[in-house]
Amino acid sequence: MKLFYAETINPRKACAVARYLNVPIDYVHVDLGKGENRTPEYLAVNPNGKVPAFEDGDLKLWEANAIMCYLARAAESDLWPGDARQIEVIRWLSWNSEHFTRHAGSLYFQNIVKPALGFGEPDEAAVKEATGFVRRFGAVLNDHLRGRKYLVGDALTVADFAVAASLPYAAKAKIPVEEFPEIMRWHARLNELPAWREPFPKQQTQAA
Ligand SMILES: N[C@@H](CCC(=O)N[C@@H](CS)C(=O)NCC(=O)O)C(=O)O
Repeated sequence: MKLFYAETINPRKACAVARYLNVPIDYVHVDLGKGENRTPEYLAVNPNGKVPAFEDGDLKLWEANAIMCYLARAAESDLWPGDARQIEVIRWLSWNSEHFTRHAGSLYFQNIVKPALGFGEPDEAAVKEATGFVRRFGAVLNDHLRGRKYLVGDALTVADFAVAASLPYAAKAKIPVEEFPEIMRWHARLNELPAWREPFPKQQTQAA
């Protein structure tokens, strides 16, 4: 199995699950700054030119959520539960892509990616809009987490890894999550996991 990644928000989810499950995997680092995600070889793995991407034999898979679910299913882990909880996990994965991390991800782009890649100053209107949406959907997440250990049932699932994806970057990306005590408490619990705190591999190969 091969996992193509960069040390950024979306690959972080797949790397965290791979580390959590202790999956024997060949990590291939893709240097986005050098355009290694746009080479013909890489586009043959992920035609979107994005990381993460994954290979298992003839299977080529992209989208971090799908890769997390694949790894969990292959390991027969309850991170991707086989029962009715699956519906709840899909609910949170969908909600997160459409609402919470969609807007937290905008702040990640405006406040972290743009300065890092020299794309200019953050767009104030985009920051204001995304901050408003994070507050609105963050309130939904905060309410749901009250009295709960994890998002779905009593156990960790891929939904926790997906919905928390932006939180390690919150301070630098100016994502206003410190306003939400339940989100902070839940994320502190995730931070107890070495796989969440330090998801990226020390050993890797370079993309061609
Ligand atoms: N929906 C995709 C998003 C992947 C994505 O946007 N990855 C970013 C890094 S976090 C990327 O590859 N950016 C490079 C580019 O767009 O050129 C997923 O969840 O896997």
